[in-house]
Amino acid sequence: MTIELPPLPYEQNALEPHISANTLSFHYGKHHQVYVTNLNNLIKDSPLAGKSLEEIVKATAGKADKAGIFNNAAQVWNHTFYWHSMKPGGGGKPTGKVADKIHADFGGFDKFAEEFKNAGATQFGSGWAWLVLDGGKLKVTKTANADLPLAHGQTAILTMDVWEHAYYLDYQNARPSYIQTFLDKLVNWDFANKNLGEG
Ligand code: MN3
Repeated sequence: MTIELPPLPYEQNALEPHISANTLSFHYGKHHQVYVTNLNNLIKDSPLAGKSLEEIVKATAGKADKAGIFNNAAQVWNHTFYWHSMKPGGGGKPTGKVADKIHADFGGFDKFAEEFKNAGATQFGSGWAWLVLDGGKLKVTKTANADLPLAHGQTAILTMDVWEHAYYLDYQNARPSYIQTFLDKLVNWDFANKNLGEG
């Protein structure tokens, strides 16, 4: 059994004009694919071959001698989660359970949005901004490189890729514009509700 590249949940041009088909063709077709290929090569003929992606992430997290496997496995997981964290016609304010919980745990949507934008903008270098469930409460976090909530006992609810390859072709160095667009036009609150255990 090998780890497969999961299909994109929409066409490569479906997020235009906010994220171009050109960006997705590189980001999904090249970057995500390369993490899958590297991971399969690294675990071939090892005890990790045949394990699920989550099992591989958990088995290698925090182990210096397994960093190569962890980085590729986590990046496969992170990218699949990121594609689903966006949808055509997404963005704006949440509805349902996640809306109520954001109000309860952050004190309002604007407070959440401020924390999320700040996490994405201040992640130095490559990484991810997250909405996670930690001890029953929603929190905003950021992680460097391939690191992810699963390695910290947290449940991922949404993520935003802030590696330069996620936005450079469309936004060049303007990471804050990409982040604002993610929240206004792309974020998939249905997926967040599903991850919270509704729908
Ligand atoms: Mn990426």
